[in-house]
Amino acid sequence: MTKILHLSDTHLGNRQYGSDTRRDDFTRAFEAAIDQALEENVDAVIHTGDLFHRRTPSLPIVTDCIEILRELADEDIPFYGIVGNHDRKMDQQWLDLIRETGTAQRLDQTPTMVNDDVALYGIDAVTKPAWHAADFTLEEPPNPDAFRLLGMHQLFEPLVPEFYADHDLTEVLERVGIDIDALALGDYHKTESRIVDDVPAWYAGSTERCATDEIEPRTVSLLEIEDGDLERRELEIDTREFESIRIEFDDNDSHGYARDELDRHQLDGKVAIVTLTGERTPVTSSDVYDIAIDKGAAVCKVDDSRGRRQLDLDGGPQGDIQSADKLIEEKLADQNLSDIATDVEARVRTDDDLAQTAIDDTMEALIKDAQADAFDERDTKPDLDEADTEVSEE
Ligand SMILES: [Mn+2]
Repeated sequence: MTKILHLSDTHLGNRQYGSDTRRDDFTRAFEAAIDQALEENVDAVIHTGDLFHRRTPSLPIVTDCIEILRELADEDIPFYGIVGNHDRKMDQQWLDLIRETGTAQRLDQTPTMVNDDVALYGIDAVTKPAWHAADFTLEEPPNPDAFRLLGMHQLFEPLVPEFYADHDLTEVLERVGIDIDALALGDYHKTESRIVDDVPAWYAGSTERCATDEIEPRTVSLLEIEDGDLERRELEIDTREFESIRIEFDDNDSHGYARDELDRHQLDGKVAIVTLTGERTPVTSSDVYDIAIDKGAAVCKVDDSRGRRQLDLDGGPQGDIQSADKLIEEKLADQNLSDIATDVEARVRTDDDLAQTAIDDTMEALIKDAQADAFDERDTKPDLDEADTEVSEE
């Protein structure tokens, strides 16, 4: 039997609500997931993207990550990853750097074998503009009977609700070119599973709550594969609790009222998410924050919606700031841009390390390369020896 732990969307370095406590929580959740892998003595761990929250994680976060991965490496348990949309860089990836420390490897479209019985594949997050032209072809495994598991980082229907999904999963099953037996997915933070065209597919879910609507317990997936059969179990990760509180104010409600309302909740060590509605009063959001912390909340976030009653905030689909890149990519996908235009756009928009002063040179080099490719400016001079021979024959 082959045992694999699947985790995803660890978002290391996420200083949620501007809180160092929350940043440490994300590291702890990752460590708890890796502890599960050690406890279950798995044969391999796969991570389906968004290992880091940002493209430029801080050095201490990268160091912490390597230290945690080292615990696996010490037990000879390989850690395989793909790159997500949050931590994607243009050329070299963070996983490439971590690979140099011997604690992680990247999955690709060639098989990575576990115990000769399981072939692992991975496809990094594909942007919307690049989706149509992307090559998803997978190489056949050396052992044709091997169980084929593909990891991806995308929002797929039918697992993800239609208004939120980017693509249909059946399309991927057609484009990989070989039969696959299972799809381990990342990007969607809820734990979700479905059988699509006879292939089990699931999202492991994030290991910490990146948003207040991520209510359910966080999980990782333990896979047990034997004789071509897959069994998947969801293991819960112990994470900090969230407490959502709504306080409705009348004109004359004061600090005492806010205090009484918060008193009705057990906040000790929790993340308190407090929404203020109703009338504007002398009680400020900062007062409410102080009261919540005073009552033992480890972290507090106050949303002051008072005086905005005419807005139906729960009405339509909710956007979120993290999806700005996604919105841009959706618009770009409609533009029918060339590969080079997409590449230039992506570098300007997403390559944090590209210095302002280097943009001109980088773009010029990119565009020259593309021109050379497009107009086939390879060495087209005639072969001199041949020409000479021809002349002498005449
Ligand atoms: Mn994510």
